[in-house]
Amino acid sequence: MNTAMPKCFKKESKPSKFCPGCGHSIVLKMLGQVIDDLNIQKKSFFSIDIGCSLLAWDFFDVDTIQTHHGRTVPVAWGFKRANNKAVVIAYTGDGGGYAIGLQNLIYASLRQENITVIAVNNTVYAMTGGQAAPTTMPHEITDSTPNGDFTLERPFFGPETLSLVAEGTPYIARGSISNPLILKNYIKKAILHQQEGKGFSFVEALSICPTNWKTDAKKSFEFLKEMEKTYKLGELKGD
Ligand SMILES: Cc1ncc(C[n+]2csc(CCOP(=O)(O)OP(=O)(O)O)c2C)c(N)n1
Ligand code: SF4
Ligand SMILES: [Mg+2]
Repeated sequence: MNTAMPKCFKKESKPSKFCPGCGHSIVLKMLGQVIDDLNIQKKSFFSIDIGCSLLAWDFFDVDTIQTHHGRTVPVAWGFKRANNKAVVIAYTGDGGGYAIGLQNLIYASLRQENITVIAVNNTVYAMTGGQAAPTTMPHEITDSTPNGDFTLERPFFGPETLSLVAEGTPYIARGSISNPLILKNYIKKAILHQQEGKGFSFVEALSICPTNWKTDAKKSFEFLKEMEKTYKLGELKGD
């Protein structure tokens, strides 16, 4: 695996603001490598949600906008409509994408907005301290469900839901940071789908949040494996 820093990352060295072991860093590194591989740094436009995803703004040497919580998708599609040649990537957490921002995601897929959305599923509202999210696993203990109750028996399945509602020819996949190269391939296919003008593309990335899960490295990846039993990996729509 290519372990070098992506060329589209800023040259000056800055201390990482992500917690040690955070899965966002792996997702973003894969995205950075895709931007390098496709040589799209100059024409990319990166729209980031409020959530731990916002910590990405210090890394990419790419035109970037910080949006309100849950609003990265409509900002991204608005930019794309005005700048058709741009490669527009909206980055969100599961809270931003599947709770407050869900209607935007649904309409982006219904309207076949030609943007790429990456949603990082770490089962919690990480930035605000680890409260339950739509993706919280059944009986998972979170900051707001300390006894593992009040979680949904059937959490929210983003890619599956979008596969049902999306019009046209979307690309929809779910990867995991447990296999960064497959995740990278899905992100690359999603962005190529956009560049070919085929419409909406979406990649969910299963990820880890050791800080809020209160897990060490071993336990974090054990929980990720549990998530992968609930959230099936693979491509749901597309070539
Ligand atoms: C309109 C609005 N509502 C609530 C918040 C508080 N808030 C900030 S980040 C966040 C949750 C982030 O969770 P998620 O989207 O899953 O991203 P993560 O931090 O887990 O990567 C919330 C609720 C806010 N900033 N703005
Ligand atoms: S709180 Fe969780 S998601 Fe946020 S930076 Fe720390 S490990 Fe990553
Ligand atoms: Mg989250």
